[in-house]
Amino acid sequence: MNGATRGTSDPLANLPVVTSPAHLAHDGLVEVLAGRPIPCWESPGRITAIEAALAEAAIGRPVDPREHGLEPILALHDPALVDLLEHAWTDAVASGDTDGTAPLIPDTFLVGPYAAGGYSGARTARPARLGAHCLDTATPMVAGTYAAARVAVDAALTAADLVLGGAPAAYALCRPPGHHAARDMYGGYCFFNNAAVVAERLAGGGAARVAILDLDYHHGNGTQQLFWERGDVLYVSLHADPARAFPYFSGQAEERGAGAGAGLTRNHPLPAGTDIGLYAAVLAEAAEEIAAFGPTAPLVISLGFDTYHGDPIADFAIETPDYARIGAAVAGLGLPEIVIQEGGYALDAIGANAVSFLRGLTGTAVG
Ligand code: Q9C
Ligand code: ZN
Repeated sequence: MNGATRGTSDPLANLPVVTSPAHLAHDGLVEVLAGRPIPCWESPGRITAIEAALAEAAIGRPVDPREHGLEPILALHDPALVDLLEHAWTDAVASGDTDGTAPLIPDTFLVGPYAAGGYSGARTARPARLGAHCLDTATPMVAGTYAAARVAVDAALTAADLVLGGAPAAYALCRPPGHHAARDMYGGYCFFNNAAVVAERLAGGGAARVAILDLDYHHGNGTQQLFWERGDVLYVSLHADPARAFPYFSGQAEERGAGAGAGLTRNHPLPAGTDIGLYAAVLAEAAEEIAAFGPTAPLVISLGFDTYHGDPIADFAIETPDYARIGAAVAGLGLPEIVIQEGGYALDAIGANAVSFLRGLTGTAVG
């Protein structure tokens, strides 16, 4: 069936796709990787490529994000992080820390032992403030970053609203992504944790059990941290073994949550070269964990396409048609789905990969 013949009951044509041009102004230009400045892998072209592919395939009904304000963000994130992201750029411009063209990348990081050693007031010093909340040197901040990060959260929450309102699924084309952002830390290209804010919203709205399935290549350290001790939110992730891959310091299978959340973090670290055979088998285990938990809310999916074989910063071997199989496996859980875009850096394939996934998810895959 082609786009022209699709009726209004077509689940693919009707799929709400929440998107906004606000992300275009978050263009970091440069990240520092292994001591070298390189062009940012996390670029506006990622989302425009997906939008173009969806339009070409007549998939989705574009929806503008609705403003939800700061409250859902502050339900999870530290006010100090929110304040930093809101003011760091304008402060840096006012003080001359940037000439307005160079992105902000911290040069001094507050690592754990340093914090424990009596570190105090200097946290508010301008240059120190970034490093007190930033994970890495790959997450530059520019003039449009804060607004884009806010709109990304709004997009995720709008997708949630639509699913709560009866849509079987909705796709938030979030950019910047979110799953590396923790309570008081940004990094890994992420500023606010879009998926976590949605999960918190579902839990706060009265759902007894909310499940998050993270399919990005990287471990979602931020999401894990935010729900580590929560008995009402299950976090299940398939990702590259942190022994070799970012974010390195979390994502081992032994990390299973604590307190009321004991057993409700489920990490599935995977080897280099992971193909659809291994991935589908582990995804089936993840699906069993979710089913056993018994979610009482829509499923929150952190969706990364950096699992693709051609991704420039990753090492899995998932092919474009495989994403339909992954989407179908997710749909097999029988839950409404709030799909939230995370990573994926192969610009020549990310659109086709999104199309493939959505066909599988909506049961409209051809092959
Ligand atoms: N040596 C997301 O996919 N750099 N973030 C890795 C490896 C950061 C990825 C450096 C990668 C962040 C949302
Ligand atoms: Zn990723």
